[in-house]
Amino acid sequence: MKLFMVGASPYARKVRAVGVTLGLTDGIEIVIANPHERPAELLRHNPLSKVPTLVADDGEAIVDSLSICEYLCSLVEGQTVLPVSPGPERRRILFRHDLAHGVMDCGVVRRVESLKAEEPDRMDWMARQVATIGRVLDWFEASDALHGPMTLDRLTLASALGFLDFRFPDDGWRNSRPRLSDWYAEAAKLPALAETEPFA
Ligand SMILES: N[C@@H](CCC(=O)N[C@@H](CS)C(=O)NCC(=O)O)C(=O)O
Repeated sequence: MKLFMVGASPYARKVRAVGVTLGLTDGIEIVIANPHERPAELLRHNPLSKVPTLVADDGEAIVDSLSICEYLCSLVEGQTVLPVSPGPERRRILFRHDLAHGVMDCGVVRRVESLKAEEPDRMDWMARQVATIGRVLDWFEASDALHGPMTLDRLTLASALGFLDFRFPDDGWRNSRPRLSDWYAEAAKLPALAETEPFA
């Protein structure tokens, strides 16, 4: 398999963290491809020019991080990252995944906007992302779902928090969120996170 990605992408990190958790790392070749430069090899597989994009061993492409995670899970019988059968457990994991994934979305929008000139509309838009991120992190801080096995939701949350630290190190998301902060400190030591740290 080939994984097109950039080192700073939280979505790619989520996919890689799932790959490590499933023991699939050796079968995944990393290809660094900047989607903003629309490299021909990436476009050939994904006309959206987005990363992560996974090309399976049969040459078929899978785009979007959740679809890629689903695909990786399908390769490992008995995996516990994301239950296959529909039901409350899968629904809850996907709900928390979607919240954590939304933090990534807001963080990426904020990062992109922060590189542009400061204008009132843009500052409002960035403040909106910051507020959304804060609400979701408060939700996790208060939730009883922080601790447990490293399922897709927790891997996604840890990847999202890692992205905040990487891009906005002075934000202080840990302030007033001691539970989340302690949980992340432990999660970050696991191979799935320790082996997939973001890079520029
Ligand atoms: N929903 C997608 C988001 C992927 C995404 O937006 N990736 C960014 C890099 S972090 C990208 O490829 N941006 C290029 C673009 O939007 O043109 C996923 O979960 O994989």
